[in-house]
Amino acid sequence: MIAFITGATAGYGYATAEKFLREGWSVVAAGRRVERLEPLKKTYGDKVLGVKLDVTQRAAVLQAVDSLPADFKAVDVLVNNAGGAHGLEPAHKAVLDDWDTMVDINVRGLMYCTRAVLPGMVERGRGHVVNIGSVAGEFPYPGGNVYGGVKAFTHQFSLNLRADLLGTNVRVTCIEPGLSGGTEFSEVRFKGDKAKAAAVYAGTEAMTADDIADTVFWVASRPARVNINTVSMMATCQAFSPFAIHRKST
Ligand code: NDP
Ligand code: 8X3
Repeated sequence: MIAFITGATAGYGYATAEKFLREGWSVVAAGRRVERLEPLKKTYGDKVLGVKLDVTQRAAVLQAVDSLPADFKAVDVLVNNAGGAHGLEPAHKAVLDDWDTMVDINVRGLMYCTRAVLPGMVERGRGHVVNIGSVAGEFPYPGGNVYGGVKAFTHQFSLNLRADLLGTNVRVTCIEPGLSGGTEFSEVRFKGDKAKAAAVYAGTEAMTADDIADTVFWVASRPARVNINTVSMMATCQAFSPFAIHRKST
């Protein structure tokens, strides 16, 4: 069995690659910082194929999927994990480049990888696309603006893929996690500010990348007749806020 995992060089993606490898799968591990994959290659040898890939580059994505070697070509599971948040400013102060970057990675990257891998799955009459969304795609929060928007896209795109793929035996799942520590998510969001990133998780027992990797493997290992549409998962220490009401000072 073969899994193609984007954003496999860190966080959820790396943990997911490791989980599938431990379970005996072969893994195409894609990302820009491929040197990060060395420990996986050392442990799992020929079962791992590292692919240097920027998912925002349409031609490069199509070429990467097209030129997979025979042992990795018949992808059973595509995990569209590459993504993240850039900035947490309110909309009227947000940096437009950050908004472009989020759309490029989380929307365009998701589209390109899916479109590149799907025809092979449909032809083989089997496959599974697992998209990593976020609770931010369902619940609004201050500064979530475009990040929440792109993850809402991930949710709806996943459901619409199911509609298109009915009768093909290709499954689609959207996994939507909340607070998760031990990844680079907040460091990327805060542009390398490690203290600010650490403060997000201070005093919490956040989920771990392994928790999400286990969930990806769980949805992928259900019987072929079962399609898990959506998984919404949060740390037990996280919940929802009441409606916010601004009151005039008297
Ligand atoms: P990390 O920052 O730890 O990992 C992100 C991964 O995405 C890296 O491997 C990075 O690899 C890859 N990536 C980023 N940009 C590109 C690109 N242009 N092309 C290819 N790969 C890219 O984040 P997480 O593991 O925490 O997040 C993974 C996914 O989960 C994201 O989609 C995120 O939005 C989502 N998520 C995260 C949550 C969290 O709290 N951690 C909660 C809910 C959802 P490289 O830089 O080497 O290319
Ligand atoms: C990451 C979770 O709550 O920081 O998608 O947006 S959150």
